[in-house]
Amino acid sequence: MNFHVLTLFPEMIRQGMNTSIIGRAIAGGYLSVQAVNIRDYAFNKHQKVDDYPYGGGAGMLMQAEPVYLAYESVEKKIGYKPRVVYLTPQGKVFHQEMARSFAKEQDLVFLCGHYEGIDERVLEEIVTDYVSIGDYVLTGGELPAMVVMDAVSRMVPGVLSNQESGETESFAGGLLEYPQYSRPEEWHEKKVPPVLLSGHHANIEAWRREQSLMRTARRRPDLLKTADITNKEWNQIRQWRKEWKAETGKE
Ligand code: 6GU
Repeated sequence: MNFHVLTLFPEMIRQGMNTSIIGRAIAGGYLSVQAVNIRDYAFNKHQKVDDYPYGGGAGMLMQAEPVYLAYESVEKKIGYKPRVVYLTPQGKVFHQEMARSFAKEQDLVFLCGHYEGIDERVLEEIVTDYVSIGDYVLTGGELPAMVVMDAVSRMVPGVLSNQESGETESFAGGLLEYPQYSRPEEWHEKKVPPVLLSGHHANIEAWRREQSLMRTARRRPDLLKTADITNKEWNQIRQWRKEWKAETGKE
């Protein structure tokens, strides 16, 4: 997977993508990250990339031409028209299925906006996907681009070790992860759940499944609708809900 990031802050991207699992995947040749400085494509006296919006209003807009030329430099290099993701709070909210879909591409271009946005005309010409990372406003598209690149990277074959990939499977059923414990067996007078020390694998799997269901029902009930849940499990969830209602306000 080759990521190309069109940005006014290339150092932010380079710094953010050189550590941990992503850094290792780049070193191993599974990923590449090219930050393209849009300012390098501002072919005017002062390398200006922004201007006032027609019709008035607050702030400045990124101009169409430097963005377009930066994009063209990528298209020329790779030799085809790639998917171009524009990070904007007006986009579709990012989720795991989008990460899976993006991971199938050979190249992905991310366009990071700043100021009050980008001239609409260049967006119409180059953008294929409008993506938001949630309903709040950030100062620019760099952090969202890195969030999306991180999630996409871990779907690219070879990026995660076999051990790390295991964690993906736990979210595969659409449920939250079960709680986990490591040494010591007792900490601050809290014991590790005895079933986990029993060595009885079927019981451990059953306990973990129950914890995932319970946790999802408590913390993210919206996820239950699309998760893989049996009729028997739905009955269990209804039972818990009755009990939780009777308890009133306690975890
Ligand atoms: Cl993709 N960009 C900006 N600027 N703010 C955001 C966002 C993106 N997603 C949520 N807030």
